[in-house]
Amino acid sequence: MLVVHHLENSRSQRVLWLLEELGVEYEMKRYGRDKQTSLAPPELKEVHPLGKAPVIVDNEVTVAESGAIIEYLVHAYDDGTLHPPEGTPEWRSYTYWLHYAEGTFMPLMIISLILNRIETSPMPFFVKPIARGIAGKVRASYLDANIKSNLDFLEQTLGQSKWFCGDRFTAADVQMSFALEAAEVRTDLTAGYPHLARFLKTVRARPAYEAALNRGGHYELMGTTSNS
Ligand SMILES: N[C@@H](CCC(=O)N[C@@H](CS)C(=O)NCC(=O)O)C(=O)O
Repeated sequence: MLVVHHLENSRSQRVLWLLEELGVEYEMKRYGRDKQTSLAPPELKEVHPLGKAPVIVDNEVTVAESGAIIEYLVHAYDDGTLHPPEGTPEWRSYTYWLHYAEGTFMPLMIISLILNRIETSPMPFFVKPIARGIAGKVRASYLDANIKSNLDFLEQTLGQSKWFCGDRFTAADVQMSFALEAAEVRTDLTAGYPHLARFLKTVRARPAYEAALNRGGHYELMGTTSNS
């Protein structure tokens, strides 16, 4: 039996969703975050040395890292419904989005989360303006413009086709969903990014997405403020 090690309010929700889309039976082991730090509990390190979610164990095989898990599951269980034929332009775009989500987009969300923690952490009053000033400079000189150019790029992509790899839903959309869910916590997508807002509305209406939520339990991203 395939086991998904699922951390509450985290990226592993999309692995549950993919398995529901694939119709594969699985067992779920759910972990709670530390109430103070939001970090995963130490038991996850018994499954994989980094102790992050998601991790899956399929018989003898342990796979970590969302993109690698998605590739593994699609290779093992998809009959061609959730991935484009290899070697096609859609395939190239599929592999691009699988890597882009965690390689380019999510680091921006994590930087934003860290800056937010610096800005809001308790500290002596005389240090506060210095800490806030540094965080504000990083946002103004690097982060805000990069987040904007990425969101503009994603909006343009979804303005040209319904899904990330054309008019067909693929596992790359599952991978990209978490990035956009993290983005919507800090940016009102409905105001400036109608195609991104439409994408999230459409995925949330999928029966498999709903089934995964029922299976995974309460799911709420504080995104750039308290989950990583
Ligand atoms: N790039 C990795 C990121 C893994 C990751 O950072 N997972 C977060 C959950 S969203 C986590 O485990 N956070 C808890 C912690 O860092 O202790 C992936 O996509 O699997």
